[in-house]
Amino acid sequence: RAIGIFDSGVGGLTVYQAIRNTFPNEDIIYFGDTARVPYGPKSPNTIIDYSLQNARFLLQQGIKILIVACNTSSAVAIPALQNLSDIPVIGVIEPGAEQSVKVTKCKRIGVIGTEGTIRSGAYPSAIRKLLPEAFVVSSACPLFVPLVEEGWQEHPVAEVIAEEYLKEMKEQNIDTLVLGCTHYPLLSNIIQQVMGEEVTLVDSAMAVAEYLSCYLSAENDGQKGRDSFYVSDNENKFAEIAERILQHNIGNLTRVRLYE
Ligand code: DGN
Repeated sequence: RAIGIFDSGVGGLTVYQAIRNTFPNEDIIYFGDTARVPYGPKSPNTIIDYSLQNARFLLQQGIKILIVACNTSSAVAIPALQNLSDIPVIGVIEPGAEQSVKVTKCKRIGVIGTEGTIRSGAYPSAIRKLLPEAFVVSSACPLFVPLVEEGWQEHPVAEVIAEEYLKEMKEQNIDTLVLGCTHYPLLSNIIQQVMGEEVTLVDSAMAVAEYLSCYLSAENDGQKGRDSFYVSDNENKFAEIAERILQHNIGNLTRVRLYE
């Protein structure tokens, strides 16, 4: 059976890529809820409903593990998703929090993400569970998502927006910054430049791939490294942005309808 990954749209491809690089022989089924993106500004109940529908679809395809690539879903929907089936459910928050605790030297950690993720307080609580004395500061950066979708990672406007969003964060003397949104690793150059070289960026996509090793190392059920991508709308736009993110063409892309 395959690894199932879902996200609100294209951003989870950063998580897909990290998992694909780490596990070249595993089959991966990816679902991007492009009809209902963005999840960031939506209420927790709506995000839970959407997440359950996405997960049911992946379970029907036959998956052995569910990766919730979307930080906003990971922040609010993991308990509901765990009740849905017996397979392991892994969100991006715990791996990202764990990684930040590993790399911080002065225990001052920043977190950036969507409004939903930051409002939930999920990262600070996951970090403090591991390191109670940590100082954690968090901030929402909603415009980062459309910037990436527009392909403007290197555009001068990206720097202006990053400077504005990160202004207060820079005054907090953090030494570690968690990129708590699927899209933000694609802006890491600009974020690093604005924050300064002394701040270590934690990419939750990489962290989740490492975390997965605990679950997958022993298993070998005959996969061939196949990819299947599904979206709920706009497959052409998805394919176009995906090609930009992955630097190669994605085959096997199907549009599905999960709801009436
Ligand atoms: N995938 C979302 C996240 O990681 O929080 C970002 C895109 C969105 O739905 N706003």
